[in-house]
Amino acid sequence: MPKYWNEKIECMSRQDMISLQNERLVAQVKHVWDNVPYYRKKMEEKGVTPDDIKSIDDLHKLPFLSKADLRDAYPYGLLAKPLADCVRIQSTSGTTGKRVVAFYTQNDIDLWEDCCARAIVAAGGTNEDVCQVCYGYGLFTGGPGLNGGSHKVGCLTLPMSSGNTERQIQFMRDLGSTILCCTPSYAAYIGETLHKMGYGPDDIKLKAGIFGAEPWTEEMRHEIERLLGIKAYDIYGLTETSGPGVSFECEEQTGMHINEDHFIAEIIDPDTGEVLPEGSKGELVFTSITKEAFPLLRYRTRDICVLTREKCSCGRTLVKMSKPMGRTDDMLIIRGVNVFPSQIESVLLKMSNASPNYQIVVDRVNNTDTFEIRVEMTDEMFSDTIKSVEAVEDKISADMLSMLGIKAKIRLVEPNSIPRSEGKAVRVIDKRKLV
Ligand code: DLL
Repeated sequence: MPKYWNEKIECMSRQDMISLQNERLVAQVKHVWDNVPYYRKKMEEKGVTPDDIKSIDDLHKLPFLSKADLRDAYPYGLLAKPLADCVRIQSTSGTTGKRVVAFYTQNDIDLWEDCCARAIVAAGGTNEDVCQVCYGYGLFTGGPGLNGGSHKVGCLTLPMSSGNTERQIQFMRDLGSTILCCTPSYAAYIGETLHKMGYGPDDIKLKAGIFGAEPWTEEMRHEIERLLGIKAYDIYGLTETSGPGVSFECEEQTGMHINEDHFIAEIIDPDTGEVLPEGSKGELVFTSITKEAFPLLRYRTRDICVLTREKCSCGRTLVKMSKPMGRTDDMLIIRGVNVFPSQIESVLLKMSNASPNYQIVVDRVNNTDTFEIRVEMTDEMFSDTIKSVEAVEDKISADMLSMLGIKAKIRLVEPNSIPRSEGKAVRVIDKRKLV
C-alpha cells in the first residue's frame, strides 16, 4: 500500500526543500509585482522590490497581507492572472465586507487537489477505497477540495455534501464507505445517529476519517473514533490559501504536516509582527509559492499555533503545525461556518425596532454546536403584544440566516438585561472549551 502520495516531495531533505522554496518564492514575488498593482504598491510602500528577495531568508522583508487587504481589494484587486485563465472561485460565507473570494486557474485546482490527495493517502487511502465526502459543496472549499483529492487518489467518491444524516448512513452501509470526510462535529453526529439507528462500528466498513475546518479536541477525536470504529485524522486549510490540504495529519498524529512545496509557514508575534523562532507559539503566516490566480504573500491567518521540525516516524520531513490553539481575532466557527460578531451587529443595526445590545451564546450539546443570539428589546417593543415580538424574532432570525449562512436561535430579552461592561463588551459566551 503506498504510504505517500508524493514521496519525493513529502520526504525531501531539508536542503532540497529550501532550494525549491527559494526558487519558487523568487518567481512568485516577481509574478505578483508584475501583475498585481495592489501588491506592487504595498511593496513600494515598504521599500522592497523583487530584487531584494533572493531566498526565503528575505521573506521577512515583504509586507504582511491581512483580511483587511482582501476586503480592500475585493473582488478582483488581488487577481494575478487574466480572467480568461481563471476557471473557478470558492468563498467563505459572510457579508460582502468579510467575504473572501479565492480564484483558481486549472493549475491551481490541480495543485490544491494534489494537496488533498496527500492527506487522503496519509490517512491510508488508496484506489480501493470508497470515500464519502460530507463537507459542504458549493462555495465552501471543503467539499470540492476533498472531492478532487479523492478522485486523484482513485477512490470511489461519494459527493454527499452535508445533511440528511440517516441517508448518509444508508449510503455508508450500502456502498461500504471506508473513508469519511467532514467536520469533526458532523462526524460525531453521524456516529451518534448510527448508534441511534441501532447500528455500531461492526455494521459499517469505515476505517478512517479526515476531519477539519473547525477546532476539535483530543477528547473529541477519541469519541469519534469510538463511535465509528475508525482512526480520525486532522486536516487544516483556509479559503485564502485554496482550502483544505495546506496541512494534514499522518499516522503519528502529533501535528499536521504542512505542504511546504506550496506554502512557506512562519510564526509571528501577533502584536509586533516579529518572526518568532521555531517552537514558539504565535500567529501562523503563509506565503503561497505556487498559486497562480490568487497568490498570497505573508498572509496573516489569525490562527495561533506552534511549528516543529522534530523528526516524524512516518518519514515525512514536512514541518508540522500544532492544532490551532485559538485566534487573534473574534472569529467564531460555529457548525463549521465562520461567524464574526460584527456581522450580527450589522443585522441588528439595520433594524429599527431591535436594540444593538446582544450576546452570542455558543455551546456544544451532543457534539453539535448550539448557537443562540440574545437581543435586548427596545422599551417600545417590550410593551408590544407577544405576536409582534414573535414577528420581530422571525425577522431577525431570517436576516441572520441570510447574513451568516447558518440558523441561530433568536431570544429577545428584556431591556437592559444584558450586563453592561466597563471595558470591552462581552459579546460572546463560548462554553465549548475547544482549546
Ligand atoms: O475551513 C477549509 C477547510 C475545509 C479546512 C475542510 C479543513 C477541512 P475557511 O472556511 O476559510 O476554510 O476557514 C478557515 O478554519 O483559519 C481555522 O481558524 C479554521 N480551521 C480550519 N481547519 C481547522 C482545523 C476551511 N483542522 C479557518 N482545526 C482557519 C482547527 C481549523 N481549526
